[in-house]
Amino acid sequence: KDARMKWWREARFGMFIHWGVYSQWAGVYHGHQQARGGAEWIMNRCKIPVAEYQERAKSFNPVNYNPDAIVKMAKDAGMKYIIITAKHHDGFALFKSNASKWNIADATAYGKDLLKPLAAACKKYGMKLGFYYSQAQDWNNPGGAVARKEMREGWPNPDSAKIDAYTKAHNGHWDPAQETKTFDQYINDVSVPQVKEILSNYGDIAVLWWDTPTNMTDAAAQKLKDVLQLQPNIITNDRLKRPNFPGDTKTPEQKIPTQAELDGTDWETCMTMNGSWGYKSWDHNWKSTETLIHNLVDIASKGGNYLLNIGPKDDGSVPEESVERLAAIGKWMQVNSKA
Ligand code: FUL
Repeated sequence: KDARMKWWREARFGMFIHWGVYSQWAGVYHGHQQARGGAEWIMNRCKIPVAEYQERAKSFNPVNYNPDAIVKMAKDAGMKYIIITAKHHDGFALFKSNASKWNIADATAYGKDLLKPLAAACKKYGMKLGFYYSQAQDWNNPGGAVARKEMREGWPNPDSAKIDAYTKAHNGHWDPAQETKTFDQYINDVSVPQVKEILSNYGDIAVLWWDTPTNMTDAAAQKLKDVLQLQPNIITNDRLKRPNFPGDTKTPEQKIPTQAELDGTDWETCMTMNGSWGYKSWDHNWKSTETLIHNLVDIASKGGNYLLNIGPKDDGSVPEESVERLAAIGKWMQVNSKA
């Protein structure tokens, strides 16, 4: 394990990318600002019907996506690895998938794999590439799990009481289309085959970043864990299934542990630059560059890694506020590096 973890333990700084068709909504539904949570949660928070969500995705066309520039930006900021949401909770695959049509190549105007050119750019710049994959929660592929969020936390829908009653009776689901398969079928037909795809078609994959083990069973987790053999050196986090699948790294979210909280396990703090992982048009609450550098130093001094997020827009461009902050961190790195 020590040999496998070596690069990661020296890395200290990585880039998280939360991107998907939720960037089209950008935290706004029917003119209402999503009341709580990251913009990547809008489908669940606002209980957007499956058909409506998928209809909008047809026009997803990120013509300004420039993976070469993104990787270079990460490199210049001193980042050593990139983790991108290959599939977030809305189930949308940023890669061409044979396991589900709900993917960039088959469900959108763009029609091309988004991970392939990113993997090529990472290779070019010597950047490690990892994939985030929402193994359990999936709001579009039938049978996927849903973490239940009550409607009153979302937009002021006049039907919220009815919708809440429905989700309560249906394991968090709000649309009958979500329940045409069982969770086991979803694991076997989508989750396992898609993890095989992302671990087979993009070269060396450094990290598999699982998330939200809603409804996971040990049997399902074992099936997914077995797929990791496709990448013998891969590093995984602790979110596959608790407590029996601890993985390699702990994942404090939006917070930096105190010295007293550390127990010798490898850890990585993931954090947003404003308040949202996915692009949210109206969140202007950006952390200062000073704060970001302070966090990085604090984390590095305690032996952890800092996974700092960007949330690209629906055209593929990176919000200017993030670009500026990463450039400033890069300057600081240059001034303060030894050689
Ligand atoms: C959470 C997710 O639900 C968020 O959307 C985000 O991906 C964060 C890193 O992990 O649990």
